[in-house]
Amino acid sequence: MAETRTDEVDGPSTDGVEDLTDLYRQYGDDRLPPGQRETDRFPVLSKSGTPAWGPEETFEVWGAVDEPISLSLEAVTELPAVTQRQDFHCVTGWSKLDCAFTGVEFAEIAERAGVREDAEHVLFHALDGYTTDLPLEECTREGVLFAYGYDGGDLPSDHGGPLRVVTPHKYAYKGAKWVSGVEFLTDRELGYWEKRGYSDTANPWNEERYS
Ligand SMILES: Nc1nc2c(c(=O)[nH]1)N[C@H]1C(S)=C(S)[C@@H](COP(=O)(O)O)O[C@H]1N2
Ligand SMILES: [Mo]
Repeated sequence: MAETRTDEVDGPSTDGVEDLTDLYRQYGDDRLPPGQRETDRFPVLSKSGTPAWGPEETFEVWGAVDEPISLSLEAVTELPAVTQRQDFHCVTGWSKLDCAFTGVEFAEIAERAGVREDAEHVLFHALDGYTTDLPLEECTREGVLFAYGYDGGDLPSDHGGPLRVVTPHKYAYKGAKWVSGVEFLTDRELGYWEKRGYSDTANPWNEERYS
């Protein structure tokens, strides 16, 4: 007698891609957040152009951790990786659906760094001087990745390659492109756009655009 398999519903699909395109159900009924329009393009949005990631550049983790980390890009790509399909929502109003990103989960890095009990917040640092912040508990959940792959290839430099953060549950400004550092904090600090009037919580389904 054939068994009914119910355990495949939430697990990774057979192609090894984690499907996070239904993440919106945690927040509302509509996949497209209010006030957003869908685009087939993948626009580039950078405050000041694409910085060069030199061969000496490292990825650093510091602050409220027991084991600060310094890794070459190559070492980052040797860590356990995941590929996820997700939607991407920019606060300026466009959404790109079904993006496939490959990278290392935030939780994997946090685990290796030995995040201290008193750590509560995270500030991401990027090569172009950009910063963005999130509460620690918004980072250790599924979907927050240090991504180096996009749609089966390398992440293009305009889109933050060789390494960027993606945050499918937040507007895309919470995902630092060219991310070179992660700072664990005991108190909240605001990032670049958050200091300039954009929402610190940035939930697209609640339209949290401005503070
Ligand atoms: N380092 C850095 N990261 C950044 C930005 C930036 O200017 N610098 N812009 C943010 C904004 S507002 C958005 S919408 C996304 C855009 O990503 P994309 O250019 O790949 O579409 O990156 C975010 N991360
Ligand atoms: Mo954005």
